[in-house]
Amino acid sequence: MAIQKVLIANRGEIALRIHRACHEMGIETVAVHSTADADAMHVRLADHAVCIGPPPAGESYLNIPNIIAAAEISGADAIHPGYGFLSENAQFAEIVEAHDLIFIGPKPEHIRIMGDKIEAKTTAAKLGLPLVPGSPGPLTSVEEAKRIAAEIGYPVLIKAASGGGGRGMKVVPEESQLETLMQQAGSEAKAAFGDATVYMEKYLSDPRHIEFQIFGDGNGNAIHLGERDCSLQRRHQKVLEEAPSPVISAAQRADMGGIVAKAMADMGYRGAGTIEFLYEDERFYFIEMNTRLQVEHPVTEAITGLDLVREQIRIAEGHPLTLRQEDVEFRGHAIECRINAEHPRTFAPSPGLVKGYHAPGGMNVRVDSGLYAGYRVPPYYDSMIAKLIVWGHTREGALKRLRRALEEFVIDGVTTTIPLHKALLDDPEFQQGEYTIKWLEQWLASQDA
Ligand code: MV4
Repeated sequence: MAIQKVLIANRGEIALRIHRACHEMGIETVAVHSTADADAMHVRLADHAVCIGPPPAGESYLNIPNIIAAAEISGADAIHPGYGFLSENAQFAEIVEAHDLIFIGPKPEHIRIMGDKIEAKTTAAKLGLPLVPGSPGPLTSVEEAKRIAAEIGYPVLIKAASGGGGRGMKVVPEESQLETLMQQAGSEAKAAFGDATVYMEKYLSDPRHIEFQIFGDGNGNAIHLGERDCSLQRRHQKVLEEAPSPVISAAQRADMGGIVAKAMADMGYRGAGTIEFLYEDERFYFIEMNTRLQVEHPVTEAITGLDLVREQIRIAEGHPLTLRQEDVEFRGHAIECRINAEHPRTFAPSPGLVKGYHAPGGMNVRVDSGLYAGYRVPPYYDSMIAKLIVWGHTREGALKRLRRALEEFVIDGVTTTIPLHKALLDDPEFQQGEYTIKWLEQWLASQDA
């Protein structure tokens, strides 16, 4: 069914990103916004706008009745959830469909499976994805945990079944500490997610975080769009992402990509998804799947030439995939910097008035942002205010272009992480692509010294 009007259940740069794809497809847009976002660019550009509540996200961007009401009042026929907020809420997807609206996203059952990290792993194993050695399901007793840990070898990692973002994780160096740390992990998980269920994995000491972008049509066809390297992160917040990964060969990409695409085809997966792996000693280990469009999707767009939001919309309309795997070509190298309204050293949020703004441009430079001079960054939401994405024929070329673009970028009035990205670009190890998930925090500590 052809979609005519999309309600964008999100804010900021991603709301704008979705609006742009819609307009290029001749689809009208409906922005929803909190009272704090009345002057936001996504609201200004959309064809229609509906206020859905006060500033706290729980009362606006997470307010399901208000969002459904906004869709009905405005005559939208589909909802795009973006990332964060309601994007991985299976119940929301069901409610959308129960109101005869198209959910531009995966089948609710698949969102639900992947939201439970244990079910996700069990499902991934059945589909033939390689896993980190660990408990086959939830840990039910300390004795069982000790037995499994002895089999796989210390150190082990206790993780929360409902977790994500690293919360409730405990590294256990040896058996004497297992009972205490297992209990701590359980109570932290209970406090954070309302679910004390934990499981165990072999602790990988120094992996990279490499994720594959996939698309499924919901009818047994799926393709992969290569990998992104997202190892550069601080406190589980990604800082810079690149595609392709500096350490993955074309053969490894084709092999692992083929495995993930087949898995998604067999599952009957619909829409965009990301399969996350840890990568150590040339081996991939599945950890989680994200059933949404990701912040860093533009680096994949840059190296494939595809518009991922357009693909999402076409799949939601019931079309088959635009491309066959053999038609997907990877070209050049792309890097994304997340620019946050934060102090570049302390990372303390720095909301407030943007007094001056000039975005970089020129060849193969993309800025996704809702900023403008005179805009006030509200204190209520995520601090990411812009994404800078550059493309080059080679990684070296992309790095040079990134430096040039960062030099041009002016955001006055709020402190941003632009200086952090400039300093990172000067580091020889980063320039060589030699980094793992631990690297950035160690580098930041060395900068402070
Ligand atoms: C791990 C790991 C080491 N070994 N699992 C962190 C969040 C969650 N998505 C998975 N995480 C990790 N799982 C095993 N078996 C290390 C991490 C991890 C991490 C993973 C990806 C990106 C950044 C990270 C930072 C710290 C820890």
